[in-house]
Amino acid sequence: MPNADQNDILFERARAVIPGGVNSPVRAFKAVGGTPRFIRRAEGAYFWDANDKRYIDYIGSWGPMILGHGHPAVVEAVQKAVLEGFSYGAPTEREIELAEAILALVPSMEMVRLVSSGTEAAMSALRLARGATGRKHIIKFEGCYHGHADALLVKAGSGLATFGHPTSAGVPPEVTQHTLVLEYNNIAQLEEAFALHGNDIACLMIEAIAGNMNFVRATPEFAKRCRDLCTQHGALLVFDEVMTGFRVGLHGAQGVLGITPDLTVLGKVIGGGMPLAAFGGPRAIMEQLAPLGPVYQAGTLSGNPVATACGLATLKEIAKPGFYEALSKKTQSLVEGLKAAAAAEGQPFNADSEGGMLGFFLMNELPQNYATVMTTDNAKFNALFHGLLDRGVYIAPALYEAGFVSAAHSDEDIAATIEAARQIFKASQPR
Ligand code: KE4
Repeated sequence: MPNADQNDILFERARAVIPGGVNSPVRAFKAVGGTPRFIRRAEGAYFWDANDKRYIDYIGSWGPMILGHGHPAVVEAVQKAVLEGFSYGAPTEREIELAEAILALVPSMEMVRLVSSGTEAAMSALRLARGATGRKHIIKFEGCYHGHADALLVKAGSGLATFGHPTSAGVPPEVTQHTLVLEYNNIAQLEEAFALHGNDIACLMIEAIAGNMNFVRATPEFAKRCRDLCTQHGALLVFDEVMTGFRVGLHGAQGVLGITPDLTVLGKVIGGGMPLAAFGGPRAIMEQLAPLGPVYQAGTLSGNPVATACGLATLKEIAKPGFYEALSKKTQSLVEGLKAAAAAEGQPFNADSEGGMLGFFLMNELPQNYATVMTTDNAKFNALFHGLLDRGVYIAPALYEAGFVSAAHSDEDIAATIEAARQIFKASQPR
């Protein structure tokens, strides 16, 4: 029998014991079809699947691997940490070091609490906002994802007077009845929502550069209105920077936009690939948290000594002079190359990037909201995805996901990616 595809074999085994064969849905390739690649190892800009096929990796673990896989300084820090113990359930100096490093880079934060996932950080920030304001209502935006806490798994209600409906089974409507879901970049809707509910809104949570509807920027005007209306009505502005934090720049989306949020949610890069996330803000708000204040929040592995070693070593590397200039240049060369390749083959295409994060669209416009992103021709995206995968280029297996370039991606990797895309654009020419 010819070499059986090891990914197929593993996927069959996985589906027997893990729901859908994966531990996070997007990994199952459901949106694009085909068999997910089971990764055996990774190094630099690459990872290898169960058939030992190499891919240029533009997932980077969905953002954390900004240095590339297996950066020597990070590996050394983790190796040293594990020899001192995996977890103590007691405070450590390294948690202070990481907190100090984060606060030095995120001036809007005076204090920070470390947790183990972006979901946990966003959920905790939401509870803190409600506790600190004594209000129930929250605003989020269609196309923004803030993890899978019940109150955030919501789709828009029938209008501004009606609150959100659950997007997942198992979430009672009572839990989402205080969540208002608005259209991203829609200032009129935002103003109307505050006019109707302003004094009952605990917080507005937003991805100020949205990476969960591919790559959509908040317009400067929209971002400023979010800030001003929150200030005017005593609501807290919460920037979910789990994806953009230390990814789009050293100071995140808040640095790019020049907007100071009240709370910031972080994850991904700050853990360097280990389970670590955080939320933070002004001392007066953060000191509402247990054990000081009435807002409870806790976690067995919060501030885990191995994860903090990985995160600290990562932050030390990205804080070095010139890191983001080099990363941005590399990402921009990929974006410009893809746009040129598509144009040369007459394919509708547009793309955008900030720092080491990028997105592209199989249309000539840059979408401003989720509804526009979702007009993308699924079949065309899936053909591009699989064409690239066959050529050893691994992009996100869903058209609503962003892409990530690391410091380890070489100019040759970028050129090979552009050439692979050009071949697919050419092949998809109408005959
Ligand atoms: P986690 O719980 O997955 O660590 O973080 C949730 C989260 C919160 N906020 C933002 C802006 C996020 O992008 C995420 C998680 N991002 C997805 C990728 N779109 C993680 C990939 C996955 O779900 O497997």
